[in-house]
Amino acid sequence: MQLREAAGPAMVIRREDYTPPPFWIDRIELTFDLDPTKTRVLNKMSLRRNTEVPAQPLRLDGEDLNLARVVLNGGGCSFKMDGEALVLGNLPEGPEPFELEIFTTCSPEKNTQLSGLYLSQGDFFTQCEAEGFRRITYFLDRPDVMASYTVTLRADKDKYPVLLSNGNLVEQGELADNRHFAKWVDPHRKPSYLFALVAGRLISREQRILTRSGKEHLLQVYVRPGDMDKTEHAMNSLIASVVWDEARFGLPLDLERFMIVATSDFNMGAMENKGLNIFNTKYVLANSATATDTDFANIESVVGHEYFHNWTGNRITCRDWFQLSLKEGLTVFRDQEFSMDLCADASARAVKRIEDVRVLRTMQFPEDAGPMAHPVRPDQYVEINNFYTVTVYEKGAEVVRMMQTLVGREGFRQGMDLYFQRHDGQAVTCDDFAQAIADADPDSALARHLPQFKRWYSQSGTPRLQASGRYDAAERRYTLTLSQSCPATPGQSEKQPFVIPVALGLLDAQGQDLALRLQGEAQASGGTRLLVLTQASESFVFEDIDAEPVPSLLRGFSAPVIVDNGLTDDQLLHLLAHDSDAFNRWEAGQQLALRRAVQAVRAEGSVGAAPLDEAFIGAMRAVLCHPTLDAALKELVLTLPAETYIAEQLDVVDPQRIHAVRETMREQLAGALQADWAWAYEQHKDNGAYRPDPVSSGRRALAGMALTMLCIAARDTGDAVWPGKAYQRFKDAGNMTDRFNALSALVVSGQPLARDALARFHAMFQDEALVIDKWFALQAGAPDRGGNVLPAVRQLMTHPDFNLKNPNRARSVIFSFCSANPAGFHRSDAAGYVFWSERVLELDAINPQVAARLARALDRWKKLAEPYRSAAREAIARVAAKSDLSADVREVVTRALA
Ligand code: 0A1
Ligand code: ZN
Repeated sequence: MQLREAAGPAMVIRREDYTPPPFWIDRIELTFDLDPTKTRVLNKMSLRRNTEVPAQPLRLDGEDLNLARVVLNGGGCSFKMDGEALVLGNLPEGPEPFELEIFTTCSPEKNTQLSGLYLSQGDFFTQCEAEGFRRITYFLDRPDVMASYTVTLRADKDKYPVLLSNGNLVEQGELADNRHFAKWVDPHRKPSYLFALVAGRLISREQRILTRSGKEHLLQVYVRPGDMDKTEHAMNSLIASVVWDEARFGLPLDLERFMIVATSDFNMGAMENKGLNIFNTKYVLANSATATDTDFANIESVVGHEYFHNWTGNRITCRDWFQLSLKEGLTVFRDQEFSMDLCADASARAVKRIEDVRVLRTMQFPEDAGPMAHPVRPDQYVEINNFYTVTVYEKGAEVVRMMQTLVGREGFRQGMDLYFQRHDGQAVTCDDFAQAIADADPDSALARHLPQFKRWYSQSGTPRLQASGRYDAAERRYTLTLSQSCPATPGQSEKQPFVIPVALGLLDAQGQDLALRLQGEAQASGGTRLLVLTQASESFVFEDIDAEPVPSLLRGFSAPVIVDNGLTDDQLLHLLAHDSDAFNRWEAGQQLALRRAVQAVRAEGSVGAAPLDEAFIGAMRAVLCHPTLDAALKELVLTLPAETYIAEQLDVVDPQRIHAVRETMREQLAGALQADWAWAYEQHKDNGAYRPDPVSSGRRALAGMALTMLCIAARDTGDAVWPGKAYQRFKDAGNMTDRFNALSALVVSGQPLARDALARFHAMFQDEALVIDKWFALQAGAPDRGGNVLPAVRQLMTHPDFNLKNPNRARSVIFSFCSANPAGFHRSDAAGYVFWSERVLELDAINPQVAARLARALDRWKKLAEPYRSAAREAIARVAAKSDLSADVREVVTRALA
């Protein structure tokens, strides 16, 4: 680990300061002599001046490199170092190309940051996004400099039999001293963040496919020996991705060979390096014995995500890192659509939509309301790694989804075609993307409101949408008034109105959708209508309405806003029972639950024993026992809003009280519906041979939920039957989902049998790192009982399997506690915050990116009630007081304290 200098003033990078690169790099030839302690890198580049910008010295980015030699056009040259940058002044003045050779070394085994070239279980991997390439060699490490890469890898043949890089393998052979080499040529120009190499002892599952055009391609999934039996699902997901992108967007695979390689040491989920995707093992390895349904679904979407980047990100890339959502928002949108298109029916699609919206609401909405709030296209950053956020990804995807809503599915496809016609091979901006989508249909609502629509890229904060309806029986007219506002966020005190697409329907007393005719229209049309709100407030008048309807607003969550729909409980119950839009059925149930939770939290005195009323419980029973609703949807409706989401509804947050209220609500639902849970468990527990499809995984999810509820109810009555059944299920389960759900039922309900089950689970899966991660996470995220989780977490950190240097393991213990267990973490004795600050500092010395993510666990400290608030501020200040913090953590804590 290198010691960092004490902090100077933070270097703020601003979007408005963008200037094109002063030089282009057309070709780069890299030769690696791979060695864990000292890897030698020879970099031969062909450069030329960009004559469109004023002449300036060549300033090459570098970090943690040892420079041995610089050669200009075959001869010596003068250079100087400016900080870590290598600066060359006396270069040819004209536009003609020149050759630069730079010889450096680096030390992969010392690279605990996992950015640049590093070791994972003895194998070599790279991670170059966003600015890791400069840790491999000197370069113009920015996405608008695109070069053709030729890469030669040389290494010991026994230790590193597999040598991979981007593109095509053009040559390989033996070298002296039991070494060998492989030479790769990438046929596509690319920015440096898409460079990758892998070297090690790996095996691969291979599949040859023929695409529509009749071309053959080789698909490979590389893993460590022993993991082959967990690669089938990733391969199937990759094949499905290739087929889908060609069918839905006309985008074919543009490579002869497409490789996925799994590593257990990875900061994020996966990386879309051209032709050589590198994945966290968590998003590759799965079989029914080791992975849950959620794991299977995540793998499908992450494999899709990285594959879809091949066009949205790689063929067209970002001009600068402020444009990150250009590739990430669009690619998340594409992976969401992919998973939805694989669903068999509308109900499964709605389930996927609900899951995506839940992530947005529980993670992005708090970000948008906190100290790290930033626009989808940020205006400034200190450390770009801090901006791989749910705002750039998930809110960015919602922005793209709204564009599709405004131009229609067909129009969006045409817009995408135009985007590729215009920009293939270029590094562009979010403006370029929005312009292409709008230009494809100049009559569309998007085209008509484009400048205003783009406020979604520039304004941070979650807009509020207020709706109020007025029915005029005499005129048979229903007037819906929609108003919008957006709270101030850091650096943005005033907001302009957004363009908000509002999909809506009006339900009659029987729950049927009314045919809708807006004032001025000749004819009514049925079902869902799209209103486009552009003003601060607008009224929409519906004619020929015979009785007061119930509005179903924002169907399918047509915009990323917080709605205040002004509906009564009875109206929400009507929507829950009848809405033709499954998303809004779920939403009505959530709102009913949220109202009750917020009311109980706000009430004076200790938490009452029965926050839920008969009407709510009856509605939940009706859903649980509904004859035709899908199990997956039932499970979602019956899941109470998360503690963090309840917290977002309140101005002052007492995490202990929220936890107590939610737990009490859950106990009440468990007890009141006991017989129905027993029915649901028996009905859904057997699903035949394991298949991770939405229908059978929905059934398993509902059975798992039922088992948890039955164990909770049993705890209150002292009954031993259901805990016994759960334990039996845990032992006999035929797949990881059922086994883990049974284990979790015991742990979550605090049953004494949990102890033995946990010990058995560990013994059963001690060689499966990803399963051991689940074992850690389950314990660190368990419901807190009298402050028992923190001591358990400290104990887990002394377990022989714990390893702070491995991000997955660190996340499974520390993040599961600090970021996903509010009641365990927010302790009145401040011990949770002390633990947090210790871990942030400890991690920062190893891996700043991971440390900075942990630092964000206290983002919302200003909302906390006392004594939490003061204690949290002190803990953040303690971290901030450290003089040699990474730029990553410093940026997060500075913003938190601002
Ligand atoms: N582009 C990747 C995510 C990613 C970003 C940064 C990384 O290292 C700092 C690694 C991966 C994606 O969207 O999948
Ligand atoms: Zn991505």
